[in-house]
Amino acid sequence: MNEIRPLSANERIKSASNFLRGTIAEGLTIPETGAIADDDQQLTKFHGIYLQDDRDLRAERGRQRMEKAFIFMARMRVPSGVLTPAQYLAADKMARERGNATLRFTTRQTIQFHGIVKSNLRPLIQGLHAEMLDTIAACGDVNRNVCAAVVPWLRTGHAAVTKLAEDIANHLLPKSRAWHEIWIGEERVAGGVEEDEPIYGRTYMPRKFKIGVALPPHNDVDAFAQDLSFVAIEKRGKIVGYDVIAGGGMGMTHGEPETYPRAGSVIGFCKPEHAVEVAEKVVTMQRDHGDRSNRKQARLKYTIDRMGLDAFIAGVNERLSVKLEKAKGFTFASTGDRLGWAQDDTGLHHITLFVENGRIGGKAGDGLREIAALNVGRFIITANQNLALADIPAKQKSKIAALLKEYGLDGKPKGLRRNAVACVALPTCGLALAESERYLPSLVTKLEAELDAVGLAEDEITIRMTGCPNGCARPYMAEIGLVGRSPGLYNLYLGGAHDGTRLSKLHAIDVDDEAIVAALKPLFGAYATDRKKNESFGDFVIRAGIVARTVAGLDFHENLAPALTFWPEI
Ligand code: SRM
Ligand code: SF4
Repeated sequence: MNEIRPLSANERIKSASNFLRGTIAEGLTIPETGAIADDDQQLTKFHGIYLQDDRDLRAERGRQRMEKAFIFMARMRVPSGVLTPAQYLAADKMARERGNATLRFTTRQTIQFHGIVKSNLRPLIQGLHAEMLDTIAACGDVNRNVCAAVVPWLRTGHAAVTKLAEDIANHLLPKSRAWHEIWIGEERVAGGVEEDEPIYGRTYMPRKFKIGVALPPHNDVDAFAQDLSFVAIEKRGKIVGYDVIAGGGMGMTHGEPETYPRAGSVIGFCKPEHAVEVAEKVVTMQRDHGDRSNRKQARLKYTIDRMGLDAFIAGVNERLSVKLEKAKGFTFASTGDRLGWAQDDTGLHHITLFVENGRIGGKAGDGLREIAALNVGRFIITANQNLALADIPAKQKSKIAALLKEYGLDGKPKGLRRNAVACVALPTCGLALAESERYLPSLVTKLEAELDAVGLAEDEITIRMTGCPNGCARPYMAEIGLVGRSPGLYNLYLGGAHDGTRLSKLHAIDVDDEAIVAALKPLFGAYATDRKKNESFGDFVIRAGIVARTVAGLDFHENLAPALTFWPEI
């Protein structure tokens, strides 16, 4: 007999929320607290909004018996990361007037605003909405921001993957009008049509769901880390369809081996005209089979491992009007961005700028504002937290280049920094166990010195850091991954594939700044002398047997997907 397990608290909250309304609107009008009700804190996520507090101030406010310094984070929905200059300007204005005066480009190609006090939430969202921007479904148990490769110099390919990402995003957007009512003041039609969520149902997904669209050889969207990915298959310059990958995901919890990062599995191929339907049917499979009792087991990766991949694929095929075909196969080169200028065959120019950990403010913010005011081309946020300025006509190029120089936006970081990504972590993230965004740049400086000493300063090596094991910077996909355990201490992972097709392995536990540098220094030396031609650092540490089989006190495979208990041959 099947065990009947109680639904998680979030299922009750969703079910009772009247399609994501809860008592959010009332909570916004209560001036006595900077916070909102507990249940509403879960519901605002579906509207792209999180209640946080400034953790730098927590202890002092606690001593003074004051309420925490409550602030909100708001995350936009920007399919493919594409903004018009006017939209960028609106975001910049809202950050300065209603947030903490910085914009934060995220690893899912959107923008977060931090430090918003409750009374500023509605004005911020209305300011975005005036430029056709929204924060709907940027967080919560729904399909999140859909990522797409940022390769605007490949005009047709980029247009195709961007279009697919937008089509999927629109198709999977919740139908509830709650966001418009609460934040924009839309009137509810009395006696109107009863609301419905034809794809999600009234309890939405068991957990968050993430989709990316890749254009090989570029794997900037980290296709194997998404719940669902579409990988464009090109023949003679035309996209003939997409290989489909399902079941990727990063989050795990320290010390709970039943939680683990998982690289997605290739499940088949579909024609372009069927891709949106494939997305819908994978979503509904997860909607119906995902674990609604235990949120730590509720992602698609666990559903697939529980059901078995073949059963999962069969279930998806049963729902599709046209079954998935055999995957065609593809090759990725790297997960990084191609920084610098590029020109396409129509003569337009594109530049991808390095933005350290995605944070824009101060002088850099002034520079981008001035460039956006020229109203030229598009602003495209990458999944590596960088920014591409696309579609610049030749006659504007020198003007933009001059502005980039004037505002210090044309930096040319060395190889490791070019490939460094850190999650937000402290002081805003409530789940952070250690620093990340505020720490990685200084660590990279130290590691750069070691790389320089062995002649590897310009080598492309991926390094990603997170302040906790949730994996927001996808650290388990990097060649060097650092995952926060407690203040100043990190687990060091090594051996992820440079092209994002293989997870890394745990190499050292609870290492501090000095120990991280000490652990990596000899490996850089060995890599410089012993590597094969074109061998990446991630491949080298495996071939050379550097990655330890066991780590003191911990089983080597702790928190690695069962499907990956062996590594593919290199
Ligand atoms: Fe994330 C939760 C920031 C991409 C896995 N993530 C959070 C929260 C909202 C903390 C919270 O729940 O209270 C963080 C807000 C911090 C802050 O102060 O801003 C946060 N995640 C981020 C961002 C901003 C990191 C960044 O520096 O860019 C990224 C925003 C993406 C976006 O625009 O939508 C971000 N998060 C990711 C990714 C990467 C991705 O999606 O490609 C992952 C790993 C992939 C995955 O989902 O498996 C990720 N975030 C998580 C998890 C673990 C989920 C799990 O399955 O276990 C949590 C915690 C949770 O959901 O319970 C989380
Ligand atoms: Fe916060 Fe952890 Fe995500 Fe970093 S990885 S932003 S610390 S939840």
